[in-house]
Amino acid sequence: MTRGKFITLEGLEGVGKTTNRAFLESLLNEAGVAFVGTREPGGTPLGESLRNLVLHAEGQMQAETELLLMAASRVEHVATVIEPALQRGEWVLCDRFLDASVAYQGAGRELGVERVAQLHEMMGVVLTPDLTILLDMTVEAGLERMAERGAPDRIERETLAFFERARMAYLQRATAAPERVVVVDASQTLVQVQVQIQDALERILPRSSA
Ligand code: Z5A
Repeated sequence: MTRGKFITLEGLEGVGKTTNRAFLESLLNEAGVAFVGTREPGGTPLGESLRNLVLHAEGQMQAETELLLMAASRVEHVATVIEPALQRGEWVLCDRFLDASVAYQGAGRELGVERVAQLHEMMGVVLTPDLTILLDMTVEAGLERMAERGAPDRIERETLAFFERARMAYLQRATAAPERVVVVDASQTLVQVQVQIQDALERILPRSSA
């Protein structure tokens, strides 16, 4: 059985991850690729409860607690959803993964990108995506797109400086791993963004179904 491929979508809020996850799903369906679509934090019953806790808890939360909740959700997700699907030969399309913890907790919360990576290694989360699509846009433009949405969650209420640090960390991850991370300018029209996403996907689709 050929192992499935693992694709992640990353970027700050409002860059179009949800919109383009649906687009990628339609491309995978057209290509006849069996896949699991999922998200983080979440993706399992326990992970969804942790998501609710980490995004909507009242009052203060230590940055370390936030990181541990994100990581706990990921440990469950990898062990019970992502790895089993990849081993069955299915592909996995995930809205955010470890890069998000590096960007938001490592850089945004200033816990240190190395520390975030080490914590995951210690817990046995060593899975690396085959393809990461990083939708990149200025913080202000992303927030503008989200202006119509309802009440912001705990992380969405953060400062511009927090999101700037997260964006820089994402871009540094992309520079360090150009074979894995494809940076797409998310400020383009949706059609332009999707042409680039399709190109990136075609690089890893099996030839017969491309
Ligand atoms: N988080 C973390 O801190 N650490 C971690 O390890 C993980 C996560 C895994 C939840 O993430 C929070 O968890 C997130 C990071 C943190 N907090 N923040 N901030 P989430 O992924 O569930 O939520 P989000 O980042 O806030 O994403 P979102 O709100 O769902 O936005 P999006 O999915 O990127 O965007 P969208 O809904 O697809 O698009 C937004 C709007 O723009 C919508 O009206 C679209 O129609 C429109 N759009 C999209 N593309 C375009 C283009 N190209 N042109 C014009 N308009 C567009």
